[in-house]
Amino acid sequence: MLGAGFMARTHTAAARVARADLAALASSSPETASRAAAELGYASATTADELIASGLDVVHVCTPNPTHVDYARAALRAGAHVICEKPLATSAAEARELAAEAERAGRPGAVPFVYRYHPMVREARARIAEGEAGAVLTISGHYLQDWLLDPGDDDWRVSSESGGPSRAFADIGSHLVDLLEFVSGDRIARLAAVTRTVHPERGGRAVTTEDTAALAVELAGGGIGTLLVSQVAPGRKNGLTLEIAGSRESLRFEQEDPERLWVGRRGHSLLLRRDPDTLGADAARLSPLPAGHPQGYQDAFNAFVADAYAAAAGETPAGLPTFADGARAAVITDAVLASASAGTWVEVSAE
Ligand code: SOE
Repeated sequence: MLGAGFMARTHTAAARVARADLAALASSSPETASRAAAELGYASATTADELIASGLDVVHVCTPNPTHVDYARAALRAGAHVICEKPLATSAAEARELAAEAERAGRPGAVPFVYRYHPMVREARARIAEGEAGAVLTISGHYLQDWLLDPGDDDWRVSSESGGPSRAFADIGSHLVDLLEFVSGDRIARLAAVTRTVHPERGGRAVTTEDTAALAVELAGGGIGTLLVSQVAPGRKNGLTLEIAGSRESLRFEQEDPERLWVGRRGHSLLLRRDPDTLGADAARLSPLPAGHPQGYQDAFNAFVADAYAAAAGETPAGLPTFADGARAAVITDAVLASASAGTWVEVSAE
C-alpha cells in the first residue's frame, strides 16, 4: 500500500475481505507510515522505493494525484499488478502512455471507478445493452459535494501543484463520466464546459483549480446530455446521480441510495430494489447479501478489489475498470479544461 489516507483505509478493508496478505505500507513520512501500518494491520512500514523493489504481487497506489504515474510505472516495471487511484494521471498524454505500457506488460491495471460495482448500476447497464431501455436519447447527471464549501476549507487537491490542473472534475467528474459511458455503452464525442473557481484564495494561497463545472455533451450514438459537478453544493455529501432516458424507458441511479433503480415508463414506472433472485446475472454476481440487507460503498469497493485481484490471477471479470478507463477519464478531463478555457465546444478523442 502506497498512502495512508481515506482511500488507503478503504482499499485495505477491501483487500482484507479478498484475503490479501498485507505485506507493507509506505507513506509521506516514516512516522505516518509506522502509525498507519500498525493501525491497518500491515506487516511492515517502509519507503515507497523499498516497497516497490520488494517484488510484491499487487501494489495499491493511493497517494496524491501527481505521484500516481511515477509510482504506478515503477511498480509495473517491478512486475506488480497495479491498482491506482483516479485520476490515473494529471494529463491525458501521461495517462495514455501509462495505460499503453500496462497493456504491453500484460498487466492492464485497475482504477477504482467503484460506482460501477453497485448491483443496480449493472442492472441499468444490462437494460440498455439488451435493448429493453431503447436507444439512448438524453442523459442528465450530477456529482455534488460540499466538503470544500467555505473559503477556509483546504486540501492537497486544491493546489494545482499537489493535485493537478483539474480538481472537482478530475476528482469526482471523472467518476460521473466513467459511469455515464459504462452504463450507456456510448461515448462522449463532443463537449462544451464552463468552470468556476468560487473561492480564489484558500489557506492564504491563490487557487486555480475549479470548484464547479457544467457541461453539455453529445454522445457518439446521437444522444445529448448535461452534467454538473461541484464541491461547493451545501448539503450534498457524495451526491452522484445519473439519469438516462432511452426511447422505451428512463433509468435513474442515485449513489447515496444505491439499493434502488428507478425505471421510468410512459405507462407505469417501477422502483426496482436490489434482489439477487430477480436481477440479471451481472447484478446478482455483485450481490453477496440477500434482498433487504442493504449493501453500500464499501461493498462496491470490496467487489472492485476482488475483481482486480481476480484479473491479476488471470481471469477477465466483467466491467473491471482498467488503466485504459483511467486514461479515458483523463482525456475527458483535458477536454473539459480545454473547452472551459477556449469557451468553445471541443471534440473528445475516441481513444
Ligand atoms: C473526495 O472528493 C472523494 O473521496 C473522491 O476522491 C472519491 O473518488 C469519491 O468516491 C468520494 O469523494
